[in-house]
Amino acid sequence: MAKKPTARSTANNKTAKRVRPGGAVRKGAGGELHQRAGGEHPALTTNQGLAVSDNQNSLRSHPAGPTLLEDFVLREKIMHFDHERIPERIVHARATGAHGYFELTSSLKKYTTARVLAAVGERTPVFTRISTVAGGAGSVDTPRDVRGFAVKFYTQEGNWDLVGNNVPVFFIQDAIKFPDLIHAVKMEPDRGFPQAASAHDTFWDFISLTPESMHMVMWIMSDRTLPRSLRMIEGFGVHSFRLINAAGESTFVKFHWRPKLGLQATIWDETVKISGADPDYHRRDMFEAISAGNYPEWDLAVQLFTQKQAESFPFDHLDPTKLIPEELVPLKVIGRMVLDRWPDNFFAETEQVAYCPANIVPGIDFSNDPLLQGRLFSYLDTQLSRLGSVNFHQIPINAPKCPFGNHQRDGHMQMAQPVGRVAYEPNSLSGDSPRETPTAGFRSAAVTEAGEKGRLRAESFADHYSQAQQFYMSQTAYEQAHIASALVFELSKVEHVHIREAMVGHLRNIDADLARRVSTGLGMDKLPAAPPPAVPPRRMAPSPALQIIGKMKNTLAGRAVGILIADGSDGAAIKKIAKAVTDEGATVKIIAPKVGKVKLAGGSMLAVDGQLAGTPSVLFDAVAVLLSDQGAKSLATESAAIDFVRDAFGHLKAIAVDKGGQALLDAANVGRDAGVVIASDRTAFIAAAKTRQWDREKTLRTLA
Ligand code: HDE
Repeated sequence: MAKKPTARSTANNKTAKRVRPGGAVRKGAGGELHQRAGGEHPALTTNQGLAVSDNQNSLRSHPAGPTLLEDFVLREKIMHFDHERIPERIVHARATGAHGYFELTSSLKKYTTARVLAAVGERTPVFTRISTVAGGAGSVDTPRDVRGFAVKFYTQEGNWDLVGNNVPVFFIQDAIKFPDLIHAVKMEPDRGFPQAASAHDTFWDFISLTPESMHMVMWIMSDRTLPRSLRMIEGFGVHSFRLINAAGESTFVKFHWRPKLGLQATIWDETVKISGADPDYHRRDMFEAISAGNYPEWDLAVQLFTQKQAESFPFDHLDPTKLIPEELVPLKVIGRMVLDRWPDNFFAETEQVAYCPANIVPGIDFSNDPLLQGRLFSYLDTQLSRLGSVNFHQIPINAPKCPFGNHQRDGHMQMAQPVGRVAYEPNSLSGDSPRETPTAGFRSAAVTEAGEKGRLRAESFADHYSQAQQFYMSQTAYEQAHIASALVFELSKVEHVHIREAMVGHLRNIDADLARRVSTGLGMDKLPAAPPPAVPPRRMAPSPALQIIGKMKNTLAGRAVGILIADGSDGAAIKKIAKAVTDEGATVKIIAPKVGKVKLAGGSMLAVDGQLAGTPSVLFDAVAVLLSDQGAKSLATESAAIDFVRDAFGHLKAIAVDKGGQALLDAANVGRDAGVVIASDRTAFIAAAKTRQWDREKTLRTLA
């Protein structure tokens, strides 16, 4: 029952009885809401704290008259609304963020004084933001794109930001090329498209003229850029950093995030369809997982190496287009990150969070990677135009959770209110103002730098093809076919023939067969000339750790299975298969032609999670189709049902069927193979659902 209205809601009700322009006396929506919610509500006020009596009508000179300029309530509200948007990030605008914690499981005390990497068992709060790179804030979640993987550790020694990607290398070797790279990949400036897509002339023009990008090209053309879920991506700090111990000794380190659920990707046709079916696919997936208590989790691992070891590598670790193969320097797991809390407010947290690779803590330092060096400037600078004030560090999501203070003062949106007359250092007038901490404070590694100043690129950065070749050679045949097909797709969208030819020329320096497959796919009569490499590529041993298929975990945990049913389906069979799936840690959704309830064979009713046309099979890792004869007959003429099974098959997924389900498969002309199983054989279905039917693909589509 509604409680006694508050003073404010009484006021609302009173004003609600005014005559509207149409002449009708109507109860105000605000007043009604108060009644319906039935609780005590705080007063709706202006930003000056003035209680608002009417939030439905502006101040008019008379019912048919103009609105008065005097209406400060209206003006304040509209003024604020007009300025709700802040500039979106120039890159990484579209993202999903979540809170969580990092827990250290193995101490790096020998290598670093950083408490976050030394104190085993200590939990450090984190905020993690996973993004696409090229698209605007409103673009879809699933373009072919690198994913940003940024983690802010709120350590007791200050904020440490590990701002990485889901690919361990980058396109360029020097920060000065970054604006060119981004201008090339973003929508073309004269036409304003394509949005969030690399498949266009300017991108491939720049790439074809930038041989150092070839290794990254292999990664982005692989299915790594088509993640199944943000919970199933790897993360990399990309650059080498330094760890510094109590004795001042430094060790190089590369950071890696490894998903607990294993690495998993979708395939291109599936991704394209997901973009239409659910543009928020990844954000929703993360939201639902965290809401259900299935907290995404990653291991943090490090590769540690000395300067001496680095000198023995057949590449320069300071070159961000190179990775250090795990076979050369093994990964050591040192902790885990769990994301267990969705933000309260998207704008306040995910949008306003400001990462910066320069945010480090004592015991960690930078390397001389020229890309990292440029990044150290860029992020602080961009926050000023995005967040509008030098005081952006005071926004709760950005503020350190340890005490912090200095003599910086004033500026736009200053939220702090310092006391006293001293705002400088050294001073003799204040006994408790902030001072330097010579022992525990941050110190840079004591590195000797010598040489000639100039705009230089190290000779050791000249090999652009060896690791590209290693990546390609390390893939399974299925993955190689996907890389070749992705290149054909992307380059087919390039209008200028000379750009296509230049790209195929580079591919010849990577792998002759890859170049041949792509040139055939592009309908070229002959192979274009390969550009002479700056240094001859050297053959590296294959690294299976670079695969996706090899790293996919044999599990259903964290995945989703859709069960397509209709009136007359067998309730017991549905129940059994749903149980088998949930027992494996996956979620189940019941799909039917109509949302609401389905009348099962025995007459009982079953609630439906998704309406067929709006819940295609691309949203699931495996499907079951359980239909009565009548159900199968009616769905045989329903294109959404035909697409449901055709796509499940086409996307190499396991399909469990009963007699009616098989009838629908027959109507849709779907073939039979080891991945199409009888629903009653749940063990076979679960085993097939844990993987994809890779062999099926060659029977379905022409891959390059
Ligand atoms: Fe960034 N990058 N970047 N980047 N980057 C930004 O900072 C930049 C690079 C990465 O979730 C911007 O706050 C330069 C590599 C992530 O908020 C900007 C260069 C890697 C995010 C910027 C690079 C990254 C950004 C845009 C070449 C992987 C999203 C908005 C020298 C190691 C962070 C912002 C978030 C964001 C500059 C290259 C990762 C403009 C100049 C390499 C994950 O400052």
